[in-house]
Amino acid sequence: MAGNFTFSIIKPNAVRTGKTGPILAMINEAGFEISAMKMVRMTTLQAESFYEVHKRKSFFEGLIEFMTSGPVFVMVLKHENAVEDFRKLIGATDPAKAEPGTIRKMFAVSVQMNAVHGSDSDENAAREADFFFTASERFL
Ligand code: IDP
Ligand code: MG
Repeated sequence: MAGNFTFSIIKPNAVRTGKTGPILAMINEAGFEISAMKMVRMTTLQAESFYEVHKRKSFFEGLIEFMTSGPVFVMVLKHENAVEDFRKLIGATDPAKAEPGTIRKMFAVSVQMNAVHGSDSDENAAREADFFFTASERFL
């Protein structure tokens, strides 16, 4: 059965350029409810641990540098079939391949600086939400 929450990050490039509000508006309009949210600046160790599955990829070092380059908004979002529906809303990793009207199509500036993160499975949504939030920081 599909889970009812996913985990998202508004990435440094989007926060830095004032896109947090417009991105949250799109998330809201798509019917996702915010269960938890905070602004954090990830340490290198945190980012390396969060993206551990990618540690052997050529883009890993650049990704860690980017994700620690400024504050981000981390959040838990509630919605039916949340993981899959949120991946549809954000679009493909590479904004050049993202569908029109998706968050990445509108706000990504490159494959790396692609504005938002969305969990790719229920298992990872749970792991990622637990990475940033305690039970008492989560609502709904
Ligand atoms: P996803 O965010 O769509 O799930 P992943 O393959 O899990 O994509 O990659 C994690 C993040 O790493 C991407 O969102 C992007 O910021 C960065 N990334 C992925 N592939 C590349 C690449 O080929 N070059 C540079 N950065 C990349
Ligand atoms: Mg991923």
